[in-house]
Amino acid sequence: MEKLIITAALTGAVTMPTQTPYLPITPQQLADEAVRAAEAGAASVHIHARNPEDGTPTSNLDVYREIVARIKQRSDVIVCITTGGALGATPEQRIAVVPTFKPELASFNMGSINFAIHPIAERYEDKDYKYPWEKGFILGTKDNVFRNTFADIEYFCQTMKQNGTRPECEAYDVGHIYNIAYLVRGKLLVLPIWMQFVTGVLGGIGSSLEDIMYMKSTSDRLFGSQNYKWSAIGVGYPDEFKAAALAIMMGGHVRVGLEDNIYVKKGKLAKSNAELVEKVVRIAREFERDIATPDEARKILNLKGKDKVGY
Ligand code: KMH
Ligand code: ZN
Repeated sequence: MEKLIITAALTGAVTMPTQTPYLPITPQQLADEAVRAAEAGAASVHIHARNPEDGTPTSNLDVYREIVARIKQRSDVIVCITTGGALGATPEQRIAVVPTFKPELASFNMGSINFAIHPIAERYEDKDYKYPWEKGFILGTKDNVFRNTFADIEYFCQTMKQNGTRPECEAYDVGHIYNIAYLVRGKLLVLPIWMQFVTGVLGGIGSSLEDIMYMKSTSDRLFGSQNYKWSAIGVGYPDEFKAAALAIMMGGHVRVGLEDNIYVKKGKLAKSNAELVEKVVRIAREFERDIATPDEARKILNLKGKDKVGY
């Protein structure tokens, strides 16, 4: 089997500082986390930016610049910048990272969904919140549509093409795989596809083994098994590690990170993204699956290289 590409999604735009004190917020913290995750075995890090003052997700390009520049200085890890961005950001704000930084990889969300975390609010009383914005933010996701219309998708796809950025296609449900097939037919995307099965988001498909197998068999049928590579993102605990184990066994790849899950064991918060990566490395070793270095992952994913980014 191909070596395993591990991605660490360091902070995201949905996990709240109240949920875990280990969530990296500032560019310095994000760079430290990226370096440690890479040392633990991550070939790629997925980046969102947050306002260093209070942890609110931000589209501020100066904050992004500081994060990616610090990582580039200290590590060879692949940097995949989000185009999912922050909740409520416009498509123009979300895609701006691509022409600005011309990254090797960028996330590319394959359809609109209800993206919600409001049930999490039941776990907290008002006094528990670290920042005043968090409760309203969590409850507000009940009315949130994560917008990715076909017009947005086409615009994002063209922009990535123009900037030599490889799309990391995020499929939250089976219909999104059909959307990828539509883009392939229209020659907006070319095979082989790099795709993530994002399972367990409230609003998308679940994380049962059957769900993941169905995403895989649908992809095999639509593209042919040689024409795409996939990675599993199980959102929440223990889904993150169940999805990871399945992907390791089936020849897929794995994403973990505090964006998707904050626990390393039942009830035990992960103290860093590296700790989540280390657990995946241990599982992979048990299945005799070798771990890809950043440069090996660049070859597998056919990326342009760290020297060709715009930062
Ligand atoms: N938050 C993840 C479930 C993006 O950044 O574009 C999906 C994600 C999307 O990572
Ligand atoms: Zn993300």
